[in-house]
Amino acid sequence: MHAQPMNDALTLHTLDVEAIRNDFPILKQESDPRLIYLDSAATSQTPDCVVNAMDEYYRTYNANIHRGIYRISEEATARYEEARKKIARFINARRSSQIVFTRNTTESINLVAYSWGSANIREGDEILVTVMEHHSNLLPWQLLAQRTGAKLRFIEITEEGLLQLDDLDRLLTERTRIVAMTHVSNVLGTINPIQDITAAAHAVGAKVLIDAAQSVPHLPVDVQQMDCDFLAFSGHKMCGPTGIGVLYGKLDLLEEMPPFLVGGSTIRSVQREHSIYADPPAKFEAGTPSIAEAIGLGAAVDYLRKVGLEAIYAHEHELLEYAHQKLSDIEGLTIYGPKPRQKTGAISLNLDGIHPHDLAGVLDVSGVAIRAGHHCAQPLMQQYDVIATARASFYLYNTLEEIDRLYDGLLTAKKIFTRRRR
Ligand code: 7TS
Repeated sequence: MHAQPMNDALTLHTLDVEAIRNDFPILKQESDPRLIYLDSAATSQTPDCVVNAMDEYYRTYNANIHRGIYRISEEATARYEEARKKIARFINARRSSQIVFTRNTTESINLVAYSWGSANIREGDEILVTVMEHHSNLLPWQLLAQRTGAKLRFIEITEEGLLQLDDLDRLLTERTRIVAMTHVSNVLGTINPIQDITAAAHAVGAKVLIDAAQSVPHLPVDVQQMDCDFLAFSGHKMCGPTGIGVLYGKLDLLEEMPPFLVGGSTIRSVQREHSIYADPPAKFEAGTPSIAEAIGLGAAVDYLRKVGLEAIYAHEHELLEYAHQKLSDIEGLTIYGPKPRQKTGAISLNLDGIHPHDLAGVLDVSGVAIRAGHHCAQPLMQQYDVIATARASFYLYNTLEEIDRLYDGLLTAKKIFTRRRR
């Protein structure tokens, strides 16, 4: 166990970060300079227990699922379905049949926009999103709107990077069919007040899809408490493997929805001209799924539960407080987004006169891995009138000392580029 109770009533746990780092082979690798990984919002590192769970599948019971009547196929099926149950418990879904395995958040959202969207959206209907969406939670709705003649509407943000909720009453009308929004911004780290927005959306009869790619890995998420209709997230941002994602949905909605991708595994019976589809989740899991990856994600969920999501959230909060304080004394540095208490995970910044790609390049020389670019959130970049930002993002294995290295790297970049301009 890595979490230790503390006396402070607000901080429930603290993490034994050294013990955690020991669980991640990539962080133990000898290299010069040492890797300072500050890009977990793009993808997280993978602990031994996840690698081992996948290794064990390939070495000892590699078989297809839901079809073999021999021992290793039955074992693979049992472990795959056990992973589904673990994930259901992790987000407090009522039943494991509400958990559909997909490839990633992007596929989960496309599934809903295509399947639920095609059955429920008509010309004149409205789809409400926010300007801080990742492209994965914008483009599927753009296509749906173009296909059906529906209209996209946007919740704007304040200068500070919070949603402008004063507009909500005006934006949510009887024409609104769905609100599709991110729980946590991948650029600003803003945590949005999902429960309030969900209640307001339901009051006008709209459904709610939550893009939880940046929240499920970092803070406790309870789908029953949120009362969202759909929730999408990716395994690879929560210590799991790539190639596995999740769509949670309310059961009545999943039951009513037409299939998205079809083929093997999705059916009850097939005639020449038509077919009867299986119940969810099988209806939405066409073809051989990512078996090892689902089992790996199950192991990741065990790992995160053992460490504790409250403890992870509190640890990241401490890192963010420290980073905000330390970096803000660098002259010419702009930090985008709200204060640490309203966000998690990420800090987006620009340093006057230096392109974010150059910043990331200089940091890389000292082993510090950050992301620079538009972060697949171009409408948000347009809002801040920038084409890109540099983003450092944190997770359970990061330390205060790594933030010092980020700080040193930013100062080095400043020196290099100031000298060049003279
Ligand atoms: N939604 C949000 C909020 C995200 O941050 C991302 C990925 C996605 C959806 C898409 O996830 P995928 O697993 O389907 O690719 N975000 C990032 C990022 O910020 N940097 O690289 C990927």
